Amino acid sequence: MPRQFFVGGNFKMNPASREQKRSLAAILNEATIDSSVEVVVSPPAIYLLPLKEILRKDIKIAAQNCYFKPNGAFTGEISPAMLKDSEIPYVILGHSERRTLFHETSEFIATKTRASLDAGLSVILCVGETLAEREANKTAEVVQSQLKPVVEILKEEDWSKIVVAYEPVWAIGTGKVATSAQAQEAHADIRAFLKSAVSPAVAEQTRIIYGGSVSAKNAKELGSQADVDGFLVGGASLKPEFIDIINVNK
Ligand code: G2H
Repeated sequence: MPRQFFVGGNFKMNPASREQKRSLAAILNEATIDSSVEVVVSPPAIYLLPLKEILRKDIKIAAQNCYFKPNGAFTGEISPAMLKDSEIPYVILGHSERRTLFHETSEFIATKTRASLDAGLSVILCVGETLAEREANKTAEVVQSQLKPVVEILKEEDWSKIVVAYEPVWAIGTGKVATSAQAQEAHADIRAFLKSAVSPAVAEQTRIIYGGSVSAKNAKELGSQADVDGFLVGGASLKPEFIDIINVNK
């Protein structure tokens, strides 16, 4: 079965007001979007449920993070069980901003991935190398080291609920996008790794999406690469051009 194209909008710590959140929802609600694409948007935690209330039902909602415990004395955290109970189907884990600004390790991210799957969520799992790592020819090594703890903690059937987002850190929010050849090479490496570390079927079925300064201008070429199954969009997901990115194959 072909892999369904996936476009996620990672709003990060935006929009800055409830009014702006309503405007974003209106843009999405009024748009004609390609029904063959799985579309997921990820607002800050405080807007998860209000956005879900007003957003069209064919667009899913993702949390940007969660903890691994179901409840308890963990000030400031939300749990996978709470997301499930709130009918939020997806969570983004391992975004580079979580890894760098909040010091999350690949092992911690794997633990949260396991807990999210156990709670019944799907996971957008982010990986990617820094500029220094790319320049040292370490892209594949770094990405594999980020994936390994997840591979070790997941069963083969769990992978149907994982979308891997390859996001080179040097391309995030910088306007510097990976070339389509760089993206394709990294995605093919991830697929090859999944083939040897998990199974050929998982490698074939798992969606690997690209993130890092995706825009309406570069989406067509990036999205036409054999191993690029969609996008995780940051800055551009807050603008009307997000619709053009969703409809890139139309
Ligand atoms: C990468 C991406 C979304 P942007 O972080 O996850 O953001 O498109 O702004 O580079």
